[in-house]
Amino acid sequence: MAATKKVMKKMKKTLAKLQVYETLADELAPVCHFNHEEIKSILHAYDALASQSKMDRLHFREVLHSCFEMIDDLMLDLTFRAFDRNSDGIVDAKEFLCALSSMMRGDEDEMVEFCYYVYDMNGDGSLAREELYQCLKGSFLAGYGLEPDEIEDAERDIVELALKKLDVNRDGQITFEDFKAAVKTDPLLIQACGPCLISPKCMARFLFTITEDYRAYTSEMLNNAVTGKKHGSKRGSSSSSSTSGSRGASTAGLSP
Ligand SMILES: [Ca+2]
Ligand SMILES: [Ca+2]
Repeated sequence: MAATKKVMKKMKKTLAKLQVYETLADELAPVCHFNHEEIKSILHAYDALASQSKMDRLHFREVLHSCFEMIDDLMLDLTFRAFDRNSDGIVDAKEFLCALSSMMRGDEDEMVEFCYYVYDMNGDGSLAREELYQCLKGSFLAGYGLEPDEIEDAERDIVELALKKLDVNRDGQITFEDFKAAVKTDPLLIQACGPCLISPKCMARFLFTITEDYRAYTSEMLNNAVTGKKHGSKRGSSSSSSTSGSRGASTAGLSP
């Protein structure tokens, strides 16, 4: 009996969670590039990733590193800033989902905007030479056996080269319009100031994994429902909340 109670308690908790995902998916599907099921999978993945600790800067870095193989220290910090749009030091579920939507599914304009936001370190809407230098510093040449001053010279050269390519109107500042125009001419320039997008391989792996995890989660809920019924009282109480029950069942319908 105690086991049944435990199963029912777990089921209730799962159903409540599924309902939250469902509501958020309704809200976010029209404003992001993921479909309903993908949103629920991502929200579930977020919960799993943030279950041990809140997604602060350090935890976020670990997540991006392990899920998307992003390793550039500065880019990880700058990307955190681009995710944490309300600047409260935590990437919440909505921020996580919306930023992933731009990074993974955004059209060219959206991706350009995302990268520009990452590179614009002081957030003044312009990329200055110094910001380019900070972004590009250390991203090349490590381990090439060059002396420190040679590395610095090479980095300055790279910055000048990037400025030449990106500063379309030659005023020493890269505006968003400059950046956009440069990327239109050469799409590879989108990550000219550092790797801040997710590779297609990591994208595919992430989406596959979270979809499988979400399916397993909803199947477990169904199994618990069956177990709960089996062990349930003779009154046949399908107990817990009937409304959330029907919601859960429809959600679980995504299982193959
Ligand atoms: Ca935030
Ligand atoms: Ca700036």
